[in-house]
Amino acid sequence: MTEIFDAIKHAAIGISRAIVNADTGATSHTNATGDTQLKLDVLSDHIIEEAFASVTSVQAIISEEKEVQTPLHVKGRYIVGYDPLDGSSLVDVNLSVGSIFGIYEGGISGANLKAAVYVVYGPRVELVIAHEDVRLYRLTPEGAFAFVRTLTLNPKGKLNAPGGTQQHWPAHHKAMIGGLFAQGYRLRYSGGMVPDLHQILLKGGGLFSYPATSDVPKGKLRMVFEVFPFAFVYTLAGGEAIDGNVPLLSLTPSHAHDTTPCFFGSREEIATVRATYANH
Ligand code: FDP
Repeated sequence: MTEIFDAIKHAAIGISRAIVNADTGATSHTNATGDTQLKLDVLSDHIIEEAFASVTSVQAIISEEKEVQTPLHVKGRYIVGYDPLDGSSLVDVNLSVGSIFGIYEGGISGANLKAAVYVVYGPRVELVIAHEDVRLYRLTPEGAFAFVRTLTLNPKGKLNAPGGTQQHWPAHHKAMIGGLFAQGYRLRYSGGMVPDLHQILLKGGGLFSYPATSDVPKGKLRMVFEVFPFAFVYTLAGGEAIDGNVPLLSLTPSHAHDTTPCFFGSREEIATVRATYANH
């Protein structure tokens, strides 16, 4: 597993340089989910592919930017599912973006996830590794990731990050989000899953939600590349991650690019979600 983490660190440094220096314009292509690809999405994908090419424990990689798996080493134990540049619509407004990695053993399902890593490219580059516990690292001027601290979620937080277009939220979801604000929760939503979940995790707790809506009935966020890795991080940090009813890590996609409604948070906020969604 260490060689996989090292490859991710190496790729993260390359991507952080590309974000600062490379062309941020659009390509004429769309990815498997139908999003327009940026030159930076494609470049980040190449950087990660190159970083994993020599890692013999990796059997295959599958990117959010590609339709199918890329086989690497037949005897490798792990499949790495990744989103090379999440929140890429925020690149041109200079808000934080991220990369997300899930390390699977024996097929891509929530239960087969063995570790998860994400990188936040913000004013600083930070990397979080979830494997046995959840650890925060920060990129130093010397180009190394220095350990900062172990991350845990409090049983209850103060932040609320409600995703999706409000016009399309179901009534029970709208009432739940309104109820949290009525209790004093503060809105923190940039539109980038990585920095939004990172903020809640570092500040001790709260709720990030991306529900089923009338325009995206199965949610927007992808299980393999986005949802499972963060479900792993939040669960290991002492929080919970559910689809409204069941743990996200109990789900198995029928296609690598499947999406799901998702809720990540401290235990108390997730209890509120469960109570709200029990009859829906
Ligand atoms: P983006 O489309 O910019 O790549 O991955 C999808 C994502 O960003 C997440 O990072 C983010 O949380 C979500 O979409 C935001 O969607 P909404 O604008 O619909 O809230």
